[in-house]
Amino acid sequence: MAVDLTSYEEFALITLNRPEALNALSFRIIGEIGDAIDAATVTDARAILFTGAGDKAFCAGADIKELRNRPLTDQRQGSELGQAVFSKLDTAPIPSVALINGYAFGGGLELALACTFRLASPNAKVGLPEIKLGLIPGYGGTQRLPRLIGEARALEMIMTGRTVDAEEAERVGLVHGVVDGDLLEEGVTFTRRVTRFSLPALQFARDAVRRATGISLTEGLKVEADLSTLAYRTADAEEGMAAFEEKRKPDFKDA
Ligand code: DAK
Repeated sequence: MAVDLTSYEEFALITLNRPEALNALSFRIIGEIGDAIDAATVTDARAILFTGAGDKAFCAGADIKELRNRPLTDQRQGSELGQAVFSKLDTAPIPSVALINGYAFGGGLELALACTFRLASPNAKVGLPEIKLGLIPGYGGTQRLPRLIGEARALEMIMTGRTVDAEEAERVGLVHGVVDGDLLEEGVTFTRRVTRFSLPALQFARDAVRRATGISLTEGLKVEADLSTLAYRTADAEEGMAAFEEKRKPDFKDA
C-alpha cells in the first residue's frame, strides 16, 4: 500500500507514502486514496488530514511515467477516476485538511484543492505545471482553482505552469496559512478550531457554501434557507442556543 490510513488524535490521517517518487499519483494510488477516504468517513474521526511521506513533497502530481502511451479511452477514465475520488471530499460528512509539506504539483495540488482547508510549510511549492508537459489539469484543477483564487490568477497559474511559493499561496488565498514548526501539530490545532463545533452543522455550512458557486444567488438563497432550517432542527442547535442563554459552553453531540 502506498497510502496509509491511521488515526492521529481525533482525526484520520491519510499519508501518501511513496517518497522515492515524491508521492506521485499512480492510478492505483488514486484508487487507494478513494478507499482511505471511504474508510475514514465510517470511523469516528472528526476530520481527515492529508500529508505526504518524506521531507520533500506532499505530492509531485500524476505519475508522469505511467501516463504515457495509454489509449485515449483509458485517459478519459483516468481523469474521471481522479475527479471522482477527489470529489468524495466535497460530500464527505467530515471536513478535510491538506498539510502541504513540500511540493504539491499537478494532481497533488488538485487533491489539496479538493480539501476543505489547506495549510503549508514555509518550504511548500505549489503549481499546476501540466502545460509544460503539453497537458492541462485533469483532476479538477481547472474548476477548483478559479473558484478559490479567481479566474485571472487561476488562468495565469495554469497557462504558465509556474511554481508558487508558500508566501504567495497564502497571500492569494490558495492556502489558509503557512505554518512554522511541526505541520501536523499545527494542523491539529487549526482543525480543532473547526471540529469543536457540531459536525452536522459544519456539513450543512460546507454544503451551502460549496453549492453557492454553481447556482444563481436566488437559488443559492433557497439552498441556504433549506440548510439553515435543517441545522436549526438538530439537537446541537438547541444545545448551542441553550448554552448561550445559560452562559456556558455548549456540549455538542453531533446530532
Ligand atoms: N511522476 C513520476 N515520478 C516522479 C514525479 C512524477 N510526477 N515527480 C518526481 N518523480 C520521481 C523522479 O522521476 C525521481 O525518480 P528517480 O529518477 O529517482 O527514479 C524522484 O521522483 C525524485 O524526483 P527528482 O529527482 O526530480 O527530485 P527533485 O528534487 O530534483 O525535483 C520536482 C523535484 C518536484 C521539482 C521534480 O521531481 C518535478 O518537476 N516533478 C514533476 C512535477 C510534475 O510535472 N508533476 C506532474 C504534473 S501533471 C490526466 C491528465 C492530466 C494529468 C493527469 C491525468 N488524464 C487525462 C488522465 C496531469 C496530472 C499532473 O499532475
